[in-house]
Amino acid sequence: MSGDGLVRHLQAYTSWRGDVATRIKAFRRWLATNELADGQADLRLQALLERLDEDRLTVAFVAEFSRGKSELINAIFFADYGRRLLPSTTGRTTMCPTEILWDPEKPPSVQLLPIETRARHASTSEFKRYPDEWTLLPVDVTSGDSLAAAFQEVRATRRVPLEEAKHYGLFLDETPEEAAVEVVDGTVEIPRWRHAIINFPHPLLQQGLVILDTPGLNAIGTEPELTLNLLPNAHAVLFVLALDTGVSRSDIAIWRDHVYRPPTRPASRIVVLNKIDSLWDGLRSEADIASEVERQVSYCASVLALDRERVFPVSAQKALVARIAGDDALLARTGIEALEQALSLELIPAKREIVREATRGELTDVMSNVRAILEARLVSVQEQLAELRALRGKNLDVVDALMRKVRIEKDDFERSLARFQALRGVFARQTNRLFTHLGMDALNEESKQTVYEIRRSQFTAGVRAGMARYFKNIRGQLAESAVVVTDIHTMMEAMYRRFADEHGLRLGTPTRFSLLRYQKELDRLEEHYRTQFDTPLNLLTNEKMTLTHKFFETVASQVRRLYRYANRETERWLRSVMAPMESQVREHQLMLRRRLESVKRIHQATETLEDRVAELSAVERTLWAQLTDLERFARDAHRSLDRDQPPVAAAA
Ligand SMILES: Nc1nc2c(ncn2[C@@H]2O[C@H](COP(=O)(O)OP(=O)(O)OP(=O)(O)O)[C@@H](O)[C@H]2O)c(=O)[nH]1
Ligand SMILES: [Mg+2]
Repeated sequence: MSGDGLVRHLQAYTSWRGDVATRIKAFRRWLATNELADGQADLRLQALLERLDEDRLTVAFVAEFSRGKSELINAIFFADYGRRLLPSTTGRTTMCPTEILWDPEKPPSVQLLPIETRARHASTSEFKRYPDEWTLLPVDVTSGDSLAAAFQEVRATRRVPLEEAKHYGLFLDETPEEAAVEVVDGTVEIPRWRHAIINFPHPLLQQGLVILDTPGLNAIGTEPELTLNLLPNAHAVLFVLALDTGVSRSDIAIWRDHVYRPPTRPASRIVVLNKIDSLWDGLRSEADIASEVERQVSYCASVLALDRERVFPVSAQKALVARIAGDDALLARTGIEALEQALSLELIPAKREIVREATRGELTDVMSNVRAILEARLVSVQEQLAELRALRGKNLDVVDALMRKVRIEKDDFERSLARFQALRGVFARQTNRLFTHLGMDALNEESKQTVYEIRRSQFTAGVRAGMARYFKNIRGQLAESAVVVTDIHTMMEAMYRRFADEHGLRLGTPTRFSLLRYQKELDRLEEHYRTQFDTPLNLLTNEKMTLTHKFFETVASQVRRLYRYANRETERWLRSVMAPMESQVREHQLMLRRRLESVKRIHQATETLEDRVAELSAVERTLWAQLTDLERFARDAHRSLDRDQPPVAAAA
């Protein structure tokens, strides 16, 4: 299969995820059989399993037109179809961003979002929630012809009056001539589709890989969805240059605006210098060719301010040919394997690290809650046992004294319970306060205001003021939320400590939580808005206004998404600080009641001391066994998480 190294790395990654999931499932079953699962823990484990299952890896291909992005995708991923699957021709070929993936919930198909949707106020991600907006072409996955034919749709164009094109926000930054499109009788050619999703069960895609092919030439700048969402969220971006065209100004512009990441925000960026076969003219010596390639690679690296090792010289087209023909000598010459190796090594370990740490954090948390409960039970059983054993051979007065002692403890705790109830009240009020800032309602109100304001303004100043206020207010809301989060944390910390000191509850410290990453994400969106739109022009043309509105829609939908995540994470945190306290308080109360009960029964001689001691000893043994089991689950889970599985060996 093509992309062999990548397949094996991905398979290893998938099997690692599967292995971790198996451990979590076993732990979850054990919790249920031992009646240790409160609803909270179970929900958290289920969410963890779902996240592991849905985990995806996105590789994006970005470049000026005709550099060979689509051909590179064919060569790396789809050569085993024995043909060119994605269309790749001279001139502009891919006309719309194309996601290639496998979603088993949907039939194998090409889904296409019409370009006309650009005139409406919603982003591509929002349209993804409405399948009826998309044109669906079913494909027959057993036939390469059927696939290739369906893939041709990404080339589709339409001819429309220039005015209509502008209405869709196309050709605004430059004249059609600059955009290299011909105006014929006042009409221009525009893409027929705004976005394509190719859904088919290719083995790599089944492992969770998502490939993003993009159209060259300025299409990137006009589809905010790409710049704000798809590219920043890709796990690796391959930037493609071509040896025959060198590094042009537009190449550099795309690199600078859409691919480059400052070193403080590391993300995998790989540069490909394609079409090295243009030097294979049969006249130059191998040594000449090699030194020329080397010279060009160094040049690209220096222009893009990268290490030379980050630039991979390849021939995508010859690699595709070599794979189809099974010509290993030619394949070796194309350099494609070194590129694939680098791609797998960068992509998968980095991704695994993120998944590993997130999973470990969540699992450790759930496990330590269970451990705390078991330990509290154990301590209490041991104390009771010590008390009862001390009663052996003593008279009724001693039993009486013990009963009084336990009763005092119980009354004491019940007084603390009133405090706990009060805390719950404050907690609820604080939570409400938090969601007045962080809730979706607050956000929707803010967006409505801004939309109203910028629709109304005819002048750039108004639009700029509206956008500036929008960012400022959202930032303010996040900052307010962060304050409440700290308040809640401080309050819970004090309460944890108090119950630990006064009643010996084993609560540890409440989990820390911060909204910083959401604040940073907002910074990124704002920075992007500033570089793209906050120019000191006084007046916006009508078309620019359309684009600004559309841009706002995309920003707003990204902020909504950010809020949805922030809300979900905050809710999870709130539960994670309150739930252990609730369950331990309940546990402690129950334990005191049982203790009093058992001393009472002995006092009234309805039960013999020895029977009770035997009973408690049995409980103690069960608890020890459960703690041992728990440690085993924890050890196994960490071992699975830590395992750096070597890629499975290639099939012989
Ligand atoms: N000689 C040579 N030609 C190549 C190579 N890779 C791609 N090409 C040719 O370059 C042209 C453009 O390739 P595409 O794959 O369509 O390029 P793209 O970057 O996807 O271009 P757009 O879809 O228009 O953005 C096609 O004619 C390819 O056959 C290569 O390695 N060597
Ligand atoms: Mg293409």
